[in-house]
Amino acid sequence: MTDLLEAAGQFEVERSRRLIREIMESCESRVALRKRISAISTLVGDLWARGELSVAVEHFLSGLWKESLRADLAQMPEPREDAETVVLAGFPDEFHELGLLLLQAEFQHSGYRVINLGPALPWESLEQLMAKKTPRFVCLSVTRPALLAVHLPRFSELVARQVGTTFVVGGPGTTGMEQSLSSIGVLCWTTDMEIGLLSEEMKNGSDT
Ligand code: B12
Repeated sequence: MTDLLEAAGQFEVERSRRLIREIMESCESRVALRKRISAISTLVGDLWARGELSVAVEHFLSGLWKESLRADLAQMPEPREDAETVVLAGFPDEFHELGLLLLQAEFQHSGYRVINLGPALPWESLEQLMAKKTPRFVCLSVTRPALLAVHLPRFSELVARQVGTTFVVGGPGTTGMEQSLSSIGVLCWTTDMEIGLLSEEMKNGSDT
């Protein structure tokens, strides 16, 4: 991990890319990879918050992670024709996107068809998609509880209108917001939950 931060700190493109590849290949499962990336990102975030790592280094690293995760996704087999569809997106104004890419990989690996609409999706755009398709699941990511609180009224209206879709919200922004989410009929993903469990909970929730 320190090798990677050192290489990124010097903006060494090839070395950083190689170290990221090595980390990805050394993780024995996608869950392990998600935990590893989260641990590295937490360290990056803490160093940034203490003024010990520049925004440029953080952007450089995020860019390389995105590149490698997308390359990994491009290698994955297509889903079965009858696969369930999952829509992924970031809350409006939510620009963190690595969590979404990791989720995409895990869902695709579990056989889902994934439509990843990326970070900071306006509600109107999600509604436009939902007028054309009725996804079985919509999973939204949020990093800060304050952002979730601001958007909760509008989100709750949208959820109430969409019968037949199960909504899930995950990410660090769900901390302390579990009750508010469940009161509007949304499943809340806490950071210690495995995606396999979420998948089961999503299926159970949608059967009832
Ligand atoms: C990279 C980064 C950025 C990049 C993002 C680049 C990109 N394209 O993704 C940029 C520069 C955009 C950014 C901006 C900001 N950031 Co920032 N950022 C980070 C950093 C270093 C890493 C985030 C990351 O990618 N983590 C890795 C992923 C894999 O983890 P994750 O997002 O937590 O997701 C995991 C789970 O939560 C889950 N998950 C996530 N979403 C969902 C959804 C569902 C449905 C499910 C099931 C699961 C799930 O899956 C993931 C894997 O386990 C974090 C540090 C940290 N501790 O994470 C700070 C951090 C999140 N950022 C922070 C801040 C303050 C900001 C800014 C406000 C800074 C500023 N003043 O402008 C802005 C806000 C921008 C916005 N409006 O969203 C703070 C948030 C503090 C807080 N809780 O309030 C952190 C924690 C840094 C810190 N230590 O202070 N940031």
